[in-house]
Amino acid sequence: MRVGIIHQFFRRCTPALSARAFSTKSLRERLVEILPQKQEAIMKLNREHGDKIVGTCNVSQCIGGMRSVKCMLWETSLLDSQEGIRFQGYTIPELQEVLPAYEGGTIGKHEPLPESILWLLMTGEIPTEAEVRGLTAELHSRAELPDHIEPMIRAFPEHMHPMTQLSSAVLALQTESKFVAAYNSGMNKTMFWDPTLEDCLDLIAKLPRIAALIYRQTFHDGVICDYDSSLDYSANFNRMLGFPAEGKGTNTEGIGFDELMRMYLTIHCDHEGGNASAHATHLVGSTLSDPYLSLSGGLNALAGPLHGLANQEVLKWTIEFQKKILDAGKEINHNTVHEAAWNTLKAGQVIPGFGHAVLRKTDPRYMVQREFALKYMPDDPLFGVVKTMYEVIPGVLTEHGKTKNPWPNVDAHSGCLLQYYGLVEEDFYTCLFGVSRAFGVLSQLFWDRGLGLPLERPKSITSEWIREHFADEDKFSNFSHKDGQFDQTSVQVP
Ligand code: FAM
Repeated sequence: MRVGIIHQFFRRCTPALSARAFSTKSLRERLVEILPQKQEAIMKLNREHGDKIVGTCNVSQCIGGMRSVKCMLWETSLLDSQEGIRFQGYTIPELQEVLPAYEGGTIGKHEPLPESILWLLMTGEIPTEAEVRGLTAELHSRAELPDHIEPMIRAFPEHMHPMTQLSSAVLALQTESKFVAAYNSGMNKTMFWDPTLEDCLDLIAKLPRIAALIYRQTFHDGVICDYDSSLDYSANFNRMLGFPAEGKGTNTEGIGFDELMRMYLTIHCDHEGGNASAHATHLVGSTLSDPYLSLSGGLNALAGPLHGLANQEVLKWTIEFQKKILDAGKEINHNTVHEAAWNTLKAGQVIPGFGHAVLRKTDPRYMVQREFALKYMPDDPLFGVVKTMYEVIPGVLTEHGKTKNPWPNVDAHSGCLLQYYGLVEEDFYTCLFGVSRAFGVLSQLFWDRGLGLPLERPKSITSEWIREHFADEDKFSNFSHKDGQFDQTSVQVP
């Protein structure tokens, strides 16, 4: 099995190392080449396997949030309960080896650029350095905001949550949709992918400035520094947020917040299609709503505490219990964290950052953040608390006995890293998640249009339908086939 995966890994890297090694194509040029092959491959798949069963759904799954029901196509990534996420077939450690990374600074190996993973998500291929440079430049060229966005963000009430602001701003950007213009002009549906791609790239390009405006306006003086297109996507984003290149936490080798932002934006981008933000984007998009309307829907899902907002909740929870423990004259250790975790559970609340609907082990996105912390900030006191939580909470949740996965997810670690580099306003954290998540859900939205995927319309049922539907089955399950007699005494009354 492992040999197969290694073989697949090198086979998939090979084009980047040989035939395509010197490619300078734009993303659109490459997608135009890939599109017909992929369309044909999906049609073939449907012809050959269309009638095969991939999943079933029982009554418990129907009542219980459709957990594990296999029923949607999502090409950009796949989640395995044990191994974690693979982006277009690659694990996170593999991507750290093969994706073009930021090459400035004084040490050789850096985190992959999020622009690299965008290329990978869209094409399934490892981009060349030149392709990534081209994509960075292309995103910069699309970043300007229409005139109405900035005044609108500045007019939002201060207490409006940053995620509400982000989702509203994305909605307001819909005035720019090239898909809408093309649709209204009567475009043939086989070409819908083209203006969709335009909208997706425009949106990804504009998100950092929108998020930075929200951050500066909500938490600081509202001043945002000039856009710097000589920088990569993440470094420019950090500058607009107000964090200088050599800001707080930067080490002697020049590694600082820019490096974290590259890693952060890369690992949060996609987590297959069933999670709420991905599914919501896909669902809204399936009605031929444009990418702006679709992403806004996805961001609204991300803003829930059981999903993306958990990164904010983890930080709040950690700081609160830390304060309580220290105020009581105690120290943070296994015993006091154990007690804090139990207090939360006894209060009927979830421990944020732990558990997952699919994963059944520690989230690899957690592990990569932990490795980052061990490398660059091993002595940070908050990291010390996060480490203790990692050592204690899975045991508490196991003892509690409800949670199917007691291990930490992506959100259990990100806040502590952001605090270290000075981004301390946790209410903003989910916006960073949102900027990154746009890469994945919009890449898939492009393919939704490229493959002509239809309106999503599963069938719902009522509880009465379930009762009636299975009433006969229950009745007949009590029918004795042996003697052909119906045993009236054993009829189950629901
Ligand atoms: N603390 C306390 N109880 C938990 C728990 C946690 N961290 N995780 C799960 N449970 C409970 C859950 O509420 C449910 O209880 P009830 O039977 O009383 O309803 C029970 O354990 C079984 O749940 P499950 O099957 O293990 O998990 P689900 O698939 O229903 O839910 C999560 C998955 C992620 C919503 C859940 O683990 C949770 O609420 N975690 C805390 C919030 C969080 O960290 N969310 C972020 C997830 C992240 F990956 C993301 O989307 N960004």
